[in-house]
Amino acid sequence: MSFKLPFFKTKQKSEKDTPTIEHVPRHVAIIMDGNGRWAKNRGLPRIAGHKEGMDVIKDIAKAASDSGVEILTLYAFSTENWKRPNAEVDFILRLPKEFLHHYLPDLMRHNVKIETIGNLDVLPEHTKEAVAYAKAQTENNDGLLLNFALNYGSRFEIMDAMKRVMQDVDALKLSIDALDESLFSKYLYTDGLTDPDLLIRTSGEQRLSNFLLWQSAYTEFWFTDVLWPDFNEDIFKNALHDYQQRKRRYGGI
Ligand code: V0D
Repeated sequence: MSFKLPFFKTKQKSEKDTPTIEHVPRHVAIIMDGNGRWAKNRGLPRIAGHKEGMDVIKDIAKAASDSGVEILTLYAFSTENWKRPNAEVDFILRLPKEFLHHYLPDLMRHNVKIETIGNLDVLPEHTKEAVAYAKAQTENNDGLLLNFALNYGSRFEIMDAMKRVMQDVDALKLSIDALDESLFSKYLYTDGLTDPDLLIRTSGEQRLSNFLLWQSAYTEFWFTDVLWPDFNEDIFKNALHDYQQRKRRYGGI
């Protein structure tokens, strides 16, 4: 992969400052909220908002990749989303196939690798097939990791991890004394990924909504009133820019 240095990666030169590489977030997570409201505002059915929201993803993936972001995690379907009307759930669960049909060649060209977090077991066969195909096709790509959270819920993730920890203790594969934060993290879906540096939520809500609870302990949050279908590359770069202005202290001084 070629090494590019976008303008916002470079600290502004001043008399005192020697130029340094500025901090691009390695891992950005996004709660893509506001698709239903976007459609309602236009007198369209909610599913039209989801379709429009899907089209935004490839632009943001490209912007993330161009900016030097390594991991983009998108909250696409939560464990709570099953409570929506059947027809809407049905439509949403067909979007992976639709997305790949339109954008897989482009993602391949940009060297994007697709992975997922969440419990895929209970998804319909056709969704699982589309997702498995995406992962298989992109598994040798080593550019941006485009990580879809599908049927993801953070409390379930943590509780499920805890159960498997207890099974390993029970089977004498693990001693309780050896368990620490780093080892526990290996039981989560996000094993092998860095924690998100920046979490973006669109559509004006300022909540985590059961997304990456453990992983967001030190994450910077960035909120916008813009609805996800109206989100674009410029707004994304604004978020990265704001992130770079913040001082991260990790509880220190
Ligand atoms: C609906 C807006 C792409 C928010 C974005 C199954 C919700 C569009 C995917 C996708 C969804 C998932 C996996 C993959 C390729 C694409 C997607 C869902 C919802 C939930 F390998 N968009 N998208 N998946 N929406």
